[in-house]
Amino acid sequence: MTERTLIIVKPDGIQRHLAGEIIGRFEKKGLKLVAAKFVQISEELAGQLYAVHRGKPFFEGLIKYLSSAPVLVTAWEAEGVINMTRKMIGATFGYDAEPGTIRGDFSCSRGYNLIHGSDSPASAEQEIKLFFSPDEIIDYELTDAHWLYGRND
Ligand code: DAT
Ligand code: MG
Repeated sequence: MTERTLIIVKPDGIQRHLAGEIIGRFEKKGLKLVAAKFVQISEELAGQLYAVHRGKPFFEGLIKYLSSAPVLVTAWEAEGVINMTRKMIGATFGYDAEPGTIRGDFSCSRGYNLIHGSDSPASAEQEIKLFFSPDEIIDYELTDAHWLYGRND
């Protein structure tokens, strides 16, 4: 079944000029971009995105970091997109993430890990709603969908 996920290039991704590199990986994989906006998010919105981490020792720092500078917020669509993008993103901390993943290739930090990606269909649905109204999510066809998603069974 077609799924959607929320992907955010975090402030360090923008400041380190890695937005194109990061978005390009998802494009080249064949995922379908359905929404995008470049914004500086408020501490309040950052707190809603990371509500599950409220009360943890790193929460305040996480919120300050995420709202400290602009981010690129995107939504992507494909069958299995959540699992695929989580694998492409890699482990939470840059210094743990495997080479070949986005964090593994470009981050050696703990908290400054370049990118956010939804981790389940339920969180994706909730997170997309925080950033996009239904009319900001574009319904269109990719002209090469046959070659991207073709199967022979
Ligand atoms: P992920 O971003 O891999 O989904 P997460 O949802 O568990 O990771 O945590 C959200 C962010 O919070 C993560 O990108 C970095 C930060 N974070 C998580 N655990 C942390 C910790 N123990 N110390 C410092 N920052 C942490
Ligand atoms: Mg998470």
